[in-house]
Amino acid sequence: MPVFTAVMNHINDTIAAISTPPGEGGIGIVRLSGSNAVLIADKVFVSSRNKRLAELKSHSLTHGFVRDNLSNKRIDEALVTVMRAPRTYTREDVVEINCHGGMNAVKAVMLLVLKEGARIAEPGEFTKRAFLNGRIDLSQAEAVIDIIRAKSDRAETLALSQLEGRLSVKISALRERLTELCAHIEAHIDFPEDGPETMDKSGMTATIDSVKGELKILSSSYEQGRLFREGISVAIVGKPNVGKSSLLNALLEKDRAIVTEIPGTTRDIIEDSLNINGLPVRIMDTAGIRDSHDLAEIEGVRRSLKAIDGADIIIAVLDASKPMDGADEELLEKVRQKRAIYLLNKIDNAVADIHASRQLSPLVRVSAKTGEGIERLKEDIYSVCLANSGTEGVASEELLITNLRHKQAIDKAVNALEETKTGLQSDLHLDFVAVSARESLDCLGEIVGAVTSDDILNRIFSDFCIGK
Ligand SMILES: Nc1nc2c(ncn2[C@@H]2O[C@H](COP(=O)(O)OP(=O)(O)O)[C@@H](O)[C@H]2O)c(=O)[nH]1
Ligand SMILES: [Mg+2]
Repeated sequence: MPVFTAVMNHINDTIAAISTPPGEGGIGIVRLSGSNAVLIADKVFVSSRNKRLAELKSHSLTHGFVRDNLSNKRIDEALVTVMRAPRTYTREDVVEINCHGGMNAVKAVMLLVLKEGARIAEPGEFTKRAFLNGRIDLSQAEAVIDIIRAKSDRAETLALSQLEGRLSVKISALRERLTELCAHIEAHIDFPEDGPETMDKSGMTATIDSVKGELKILSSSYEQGRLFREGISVAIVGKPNVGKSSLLNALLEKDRAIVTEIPGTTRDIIEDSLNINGLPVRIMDTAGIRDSHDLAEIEGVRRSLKAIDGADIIIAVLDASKPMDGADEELLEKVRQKRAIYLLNKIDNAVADIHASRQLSPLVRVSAKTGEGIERLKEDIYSVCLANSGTEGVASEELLITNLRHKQAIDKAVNALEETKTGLQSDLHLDFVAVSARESLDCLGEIVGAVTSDDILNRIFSDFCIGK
């Protein structure tokens, strides 16, 4: 198991970054963190009350001007926040210089603080420091990036609850029970004669089973957690002219795709996103699938077929105003292996219910033109998606595992516990049993970062944006 060694990696220097996104905006923020943050800010900033930042109260805001000492030129008007350790994001001294938005001013301010001795922060380095300085654990640090990237309210709520430490608390409780288990196993090694206060084998087995049960529930919540965090993709497919583009527009409630009565209008994949009960859904309108001699359309059809392969859910559209034909049959054949929702469009103009005999399920009747059935379709997308995650009703709403790294660590812990149990039951030497029990403990430690390596840390934080 790799040991935690990153703590002292040049954490003594002061870092700086532009923390607002590039482009025009009302304000742009340059953030500094480290023991020289206030000192450096004082060199580039003159407050209107003629006070040095070093003299100011912590967590206060000061008006003034950023000035280049060399040229004695004012760079921008700014508001500066001084936040002294330890009550800060990183637990170090933090200064935020709020200048006018737009890249010019922010870049000029950034260059000045670099000239005065700050170093450009790596992606995620502020949050990494918050972790290394013990303000948050690793799973909480990961929640920060999840909040920034959240694609729906639900995803945001999940990430926020992780940031607030719900997962950490749960994992700590389980780790405590495993620590106790390890202590008992090791006590048996040291004092084979059972003392009255040491757990016997059946007690150990019971602890293993109970912890394992809770871990398995957490692990199985991942399928659902992942859906809310990452969302799903849905491809609308079907013959030309059945109303795929109209359906996309109806779902999005806007005129996103061109609709005409001419078959073969849509050539490329048109993509947009919507939100169904907090589930982020990426929806794709595709070119109608048919044989064509038009090069662009042939390419469009190729992309449609590829979309069928790549999408989580297919909406296979049929036209209720016409009898089904061979091309419809071919489509049904193509989506047979996929998770599909069958959709009968143009029910406002339906001929006798010619499709009823096919027993397609689930089948939604819709008019993209009048909007009838669209809400029902959204509900179906949601329930097909969740049903397949196989965890309905298992995990409590708030505590879903959303991160693959966490799930893998939990699964490894479960395996190690299974080994521990087998070892106990087969009277394996307790030395060996203790090793697998320790391993399960370490696996859970990886989630919160109690046990970790530079590799894992670098991988996690390099995924962050600059300035966070
Ligand atoms: N009556 C009726 N016409 C529709 C409906 N949906 C689409 N259409 C018409 O069908 C034609 C083809 O629609 P379009 O969305 O471009 O189909 P696509 O080729 O599958 O993308 C257009 O003339 C639409 O106005 C519907 O629900 N009812
Ligand atoms: Mg179309």
